Amino acid sequence: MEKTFGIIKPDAVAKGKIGEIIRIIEENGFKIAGLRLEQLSLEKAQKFYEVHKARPFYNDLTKYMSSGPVVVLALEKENAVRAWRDIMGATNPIEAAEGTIRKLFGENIERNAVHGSDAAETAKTELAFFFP
Ligand code: IDP
Ligand code: MG
Repeated sequence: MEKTFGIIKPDAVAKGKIGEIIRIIEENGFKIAGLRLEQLSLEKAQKFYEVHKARPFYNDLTKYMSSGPVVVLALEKENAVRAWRDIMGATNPIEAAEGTIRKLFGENIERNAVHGSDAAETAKTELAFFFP
């Protein structure tokens, strides 16, 4: 079994979509190994997205991620990293496949409802960061 890390982002939490997103996760065969509602400080959001520090959207992204509560998730399944990215959909909701979480609930390329680790190594780091 592989583990991956996910976040239900502030836009989806604010719209009352926690339940629907968790339902999709469970229906897709993931075991929820960790789950917590958390208000990120700007500093914690900046640290989490440090890899994107040089990107033009870094300031907006970290402000947005600390603008309201998020749900942090540890998800377990065979090939969990790939499987979670698949049901999340593409970064930009406009480009995301029908039925994916970002297509269903994302507002735009920034406010795109969910985060997911992009590789096994990243998942380890991100899980350790939120579930020490
Ligand atoms: P990912 O979340 O699909 O892995 P990344 O490229 O790692 O996408 O970007 C991290 C997050 O930064 C995205 O989920 C989104 O919230 C935001 N983001 C990515 N690209 C843009 C952009 O071009 N404009 C604004 N926000 C962006
Ligand atoms: Mg990414």
